[in-house]
Amino acid sequence: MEISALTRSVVERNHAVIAPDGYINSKVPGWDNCTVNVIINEQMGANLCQTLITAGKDCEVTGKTNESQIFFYIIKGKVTAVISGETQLLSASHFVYVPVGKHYKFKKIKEGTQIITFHKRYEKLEGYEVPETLFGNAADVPGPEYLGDPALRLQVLLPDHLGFDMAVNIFTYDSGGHLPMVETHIMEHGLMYLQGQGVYMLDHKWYPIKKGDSIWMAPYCQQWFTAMGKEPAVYIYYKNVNRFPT
Ligand code: UGY
Ligand code: MN
Repeated sequence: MEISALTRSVVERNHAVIAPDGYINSKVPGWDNCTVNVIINEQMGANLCQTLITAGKDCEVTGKTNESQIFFYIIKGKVTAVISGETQLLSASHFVYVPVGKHYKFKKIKEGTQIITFHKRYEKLEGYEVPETLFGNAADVPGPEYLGDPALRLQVLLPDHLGFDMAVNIFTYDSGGHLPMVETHIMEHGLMYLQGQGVYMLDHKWYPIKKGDSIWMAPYCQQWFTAMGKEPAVYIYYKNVNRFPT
């Protein structure tokens, strides 16, 4: 029998592991007939927000980006996205980046569709245009090997352009593949596992991780990961980029 007093989730000062077993649903005005789990947020000390939307029957997700831009990624299912008048049909592995000041509507959402969102307050850079809405499909994005290791592949979903102050990447590790070093960096991460499992080291603590789990890493949270199991481990992650500390 499972013991309900146990979980793999932890919330520390500069990192968190959030497994789905502890989810409590939130209501977001305009996001109707769905469950919303706010997984990472300023309330835990983060500078980003990461949510998971799971559609019920007749789900519609409507809103306007104000000071925060939002990146939507379809984990599974089907949805029609209308972003400031432009309409596209999205299914698993499709995404849309919605810059600040845009109306968005996701409609005709198939029940059970799951969408992950990353939100970041946009910091404009003098001399650079605010990015445009961007639709894409991760399946079409090349995944070159990472730092010369064929066991690791990195797909960069947003353009490498100084107008953007956030990146969203998909990192794939073959079983046994691991980060080539312990990363120690100023950038922050929010991530969710789309597939597989492995062991993450966060500030010298070791966590077993699997599909569905999310991680928050504050700036300078030391990080290392190795994949294990029968299939590659895959996570989608957010990173703040291209702005210097003041
Ligand atoms: O982009 C990154 O910093 C990435 N290599 N970090 C990570 O996967 N934890
Ligand atoms: Mn990193």
